[in-house]
Amino acid sequence: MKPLRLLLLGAPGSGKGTQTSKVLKDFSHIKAISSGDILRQQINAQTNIGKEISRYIKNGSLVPDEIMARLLETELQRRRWLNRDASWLLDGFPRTFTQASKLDEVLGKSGANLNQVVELDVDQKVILQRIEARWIHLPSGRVYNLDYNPPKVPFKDDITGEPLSKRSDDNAETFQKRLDIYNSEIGPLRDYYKPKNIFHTISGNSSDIIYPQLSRYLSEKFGS
Ligand code: G5P
Ligand code: MG
Repeated sequence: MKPLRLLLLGAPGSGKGTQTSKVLKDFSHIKAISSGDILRQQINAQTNIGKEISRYIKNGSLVPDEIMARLLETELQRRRWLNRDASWLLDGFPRTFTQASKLDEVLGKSGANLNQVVELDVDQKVILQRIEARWIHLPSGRVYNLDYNPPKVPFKDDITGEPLSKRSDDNAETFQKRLDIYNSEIGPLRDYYKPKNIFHTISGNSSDIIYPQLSRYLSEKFGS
């Protein structure tokens, strides 16, 4: 398979995390970073940065670009992903024009810029309900939904048996704010990536409709 450096874009609740876990299962050499998971783990561990960012997440605002760019650069270095042979997927970063150009600067130094951006296009009317029924396993980022993919034992993680938790930003009011921010940031991001000819949109109101399209697309372009 050709090296894949993929950004998954999509509204809150569109299924970025869900698609990511399906990709990781089927394409075993691909690794992933979720920016939201990294931030929540910092908050949970009560690091200095965790203390600084928790209020942004709780009220649905974006964490400032400089903090995000620094965190992600550190994570990419730590994982040794800044090279042309690594295959990976980013869920949730970049999500502003400034973050996108900053990431290109960092990746460009090793000649390993993003080579695919996929936007998940899901009707925003269907996603609030998903968010209200979401439970997560914080240490791993595994995501459940009481209707769509419930845990085998209620409110327990399938793998570790540890308790699941609710995200502090998964309520109707904060969700609307996150959605509004997404809708204002996505235009400049599309404008940034489309001229690079790496931008592709997949539409569908269920993750089970989106995933076969995503999997086929990645296999055709990058090999399975
Ligand atoms: P996050 O954590 O990146 P969002 O808002 O981008 O958060 P979110 O909410 O994590 O995205 P998702 O990953 O797109 O959504 O969706 P998901 O978790 O897979 O699916 C949502 C729910 O629906 C789950 O319960 C799932 O099981 C269920 N589901 C999936 N598919 C279906 C389906 O087909 N049908 C049904 N019924 N259910 C389904 O970012 C959080 C915060 O961190 C900060 C910001 O404050 C942000 O608000 N942050 C950043 N700030 C600045 N810059 C960045 N780059 C940042 N990244 C994060
Ligand atoms: Mg997510």
